This record gives sequence, C-alpha cells and structure tokens, in this order.
Amino acid sequence: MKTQVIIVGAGPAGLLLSHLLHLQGIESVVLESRTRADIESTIRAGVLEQGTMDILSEAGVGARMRSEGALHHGIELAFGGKRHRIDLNELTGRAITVYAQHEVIKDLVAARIAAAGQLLFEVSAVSLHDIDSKQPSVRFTHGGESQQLTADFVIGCDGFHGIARPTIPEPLRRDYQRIYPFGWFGILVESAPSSEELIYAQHERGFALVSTRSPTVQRHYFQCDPKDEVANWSDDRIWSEMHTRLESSDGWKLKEGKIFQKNIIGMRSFVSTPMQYGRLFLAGDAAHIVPPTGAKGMNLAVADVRLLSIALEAFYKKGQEERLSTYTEDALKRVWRAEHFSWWMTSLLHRFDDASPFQQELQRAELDYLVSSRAAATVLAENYVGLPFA
Ligand code: RFL
Ligand code: PHB
Repeated sequence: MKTQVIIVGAGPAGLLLSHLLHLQGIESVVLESRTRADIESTIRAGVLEQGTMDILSEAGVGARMRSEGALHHGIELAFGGKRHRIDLNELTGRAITVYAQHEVIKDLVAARIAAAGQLLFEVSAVSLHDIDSKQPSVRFTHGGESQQLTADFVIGCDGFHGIARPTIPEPLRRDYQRIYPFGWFGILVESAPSSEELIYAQHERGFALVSTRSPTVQRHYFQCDPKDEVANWSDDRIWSEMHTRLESSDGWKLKEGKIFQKNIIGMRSFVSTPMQYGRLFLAGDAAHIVPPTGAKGMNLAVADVRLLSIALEAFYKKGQEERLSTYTEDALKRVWRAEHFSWWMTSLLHRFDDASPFQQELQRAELDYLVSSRAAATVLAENYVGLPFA
C-alpha cells in the first residue's frame, strides 16, 4: 500500500494536518492507536488562541466552535483576596475561545470522514522504517492483520509517549526538560459558570484555576502534590480547598455542583530537537510539552502543522524543499517563546515549597506590577492570546 503522507496519531496535530493536506489535494493516511470513542471523549485543553480559531475556520471546521465555543475578551488574576482583570481585547485587539479539545477532535474526525479521508483506529505495533530514505514506510497491525504502508513522508503526531520521537537516532537528539514539583487536580462540575472569564488564582496554599466548558459544565483545577491520589479528595475537601484559594473580598463566590470527574495531571516543560530527521517530521506534543498554565499545548500543535502543511504544499506543487529543511528552526521559534511564557506563568502563580521569603515577595511584586502597569499586562496578554504567525 502507498500514500503520499503517513500521519501517526489522531490528536489535534494529526487530524488537522491530514485535513489541511486534503484541502491542498495531498493524500494522507492517519494511524491512531485508540478508538474513535476514546479520542472523542478524552478531556484535555480548553483555550484556543485567535490564530488557532482562524486556522480552524479557514479549514472549514470552525462552525461548531464559533456557535458553541465561548469568546473571552479577558482573564482575571486573583491574589491577596482581590481579582484583577486583564483586558486581552483592549490590550491586543485579540481574544481567545474556550472550546474543549475533544470537541475540536469531533469536528476534525467528522470532516475527515465526510471527505472519505483514510483514518484507521485501533492500530497497534506501529513501527517506522527507512525514514532516512525517500521511501519511508510504516508497519502496523490493524483488524488483526499486519500491514506495511509506504509514503513520501512520515509525520509523528503521536504525542509525548509516542514512538516517532524515539525513532530519531539518540546521538542526534537533544532533549531539554524541567519537571515541576507539583501537579494539577482537575474536576468537571455540573453547574452554571461562576465567572464570565477564566480566573487564575495565586494563593499561599497553591494555584487554582476557574475555567468552563459550557453553560452547564465547568472545569476547575487546583495545584496538588503530583503523587497525590484522587481517592484522597472527597468532594467536600475539594470545595473547601477551592473556596480558600479563591477567597475574594468583594463577595464573589465559586458555585458548587456535582463533581463528575476527577484527575491528577503532572506538569513538565520539554523540548526535543531536531523536529525532523530524513523524511520523518514531528509535530505537537511528540516534540514538546508545556505546563498547562499558559494554555499553549494544543495551540502549539496547530502552529506546527500549519508550518508543515505550507512546507509540504511547496514540495508537492513547486518541488521546493526549503521550507521542509527549515522546519525545525521555524517551528522552534514559536515553541521556545511558548515554553518561556508557560514556565513564567507557572512560576508566577504556583506555590513552590522551597521558595524563600525573598522569592515569595518577588512573586507578589511581579503580580502587583502586572495588574498596575499597562506595559506588563500587555506582555501577558499578547502571549496569552498568541503571537501572530511568522
Ligand atoms: P495528542 O493529543 O497527545 O495526540 C496524540 C495521539 O497519538 C496517538 N498515539 C498513537 N497512535 C498510533 N500509534 C502510536 N504508537 C501512538 N502513540 C500515540 C494517541 O492515542 C493520541 O490520540 O497530541 P497532539 O495532537 O500533539 O496535541 C497536543 C494536545 O493534546 C496538548 O498539547 C494539549 O491538550 C495541552 N493542553 C492545553 N493546550 C492548549 O492549547 N490550551 C489549553 O487550555 C490546554 N489545557 C492541556 C490543557 C493539556 C492538559 N493535560 C491533560 C495534559 C489542560 C490539560 C489538563
Ligand atoms: C481548561 O479549561 O482546561 C484550561 C484553561 C486554561 C488553562 C489550562 C486549561 O490555562
């Protein structure tokens, strides 16, 4: 079997790339290890940058995002018992949309299927071969049968734990990593929104985040020990902790509701370079991870595949390889900016158990500066809404 581009992984990166290539008349096959039901229900990201919204709209998969997603023109920073608004729209002219990642996945899967795109679920034993030649291939098992697919390119969109990145020979790879000494406890709650905008709270007991999914489902997080267990947290204990971290002198209060999902997420910053080797290219979490505080992970995955689709279009339509050869360099500029922003937001808002009183005062001084200086607030706002594409 033969195709033009093999894409490993049907996350936001893999599905969107396959769709963008289809719009350029380039054929691809997407191989996904999980079931369709599983990828369409896994709870992950929620915040889409303006540029991500634009790409999804231009690709014709933005209708539900525009009608069901919520456009947010600002965010709030809460500390010292007060809430402070960062007016994203006024500072940058841009906004964000809160629309769940698994809804983006549903829209992309529907678009691929409607276009008779080749999307294979529940593949196993995926391995990459001859990636340093012009005819790389992928072996895998599907429906109990071993298969081999040959292509011009293989794109690893298989996330942090995927097989694509380790296929690049170890001596050529350089990994940069920071693991944070805390995690996030995430909950899904049946209730009306507590706030019109996301609230990022810094508190001496740790960070808390008030987010949303829909008029009836809310998504909240609080900083926890990464080794803690969900079973240790009763609903009462969760609400008590959230209320303490979000206490506000103006009478605002978080709305409670039935908690119907709880999970703990580890936090890391990670970049692997190069993002290409021979005819293998990596995109999204396969190549880099950010802590979720800056809401950048899925947006970076989208930015990577935008670059790849431009480079592959130039290759197929004009025979040009330049954009392919500069892919690592081009993608890493945005990746490192987002790595810095995500690390900075994380450092600004979390409790570090080993922080000295001096470091705690620096953290508070920076928060005060952010909410009192237009220049400082603009730095946060323009990174949060996403810098324009190069
Ligand atoms: P994904 O989504 O991990 O998809 C990879 C896919 O590859 C499949 N796979 C394989 N398939 C075939 N063969 C193999 N050998 C395979 N190995 C793996 C997997 O089953 C999977 O379907 O990677 P992708 O596409 O790069 O997308 C990245 C995003 O999912 C991720 O960055 C975001 O979820 C991060 N993130 C956020 N990003 C944002 O932009 N805004 C946010 O508000 C935001 N919030 C978050 C987040 C991530 C979170 N968690 C759970 C880590 C909040 C949280 C809590
Ligand atoms: C979410 O709604 O899941 C979410 C929102 C903002 C973040 C991270 C996650 O920074």
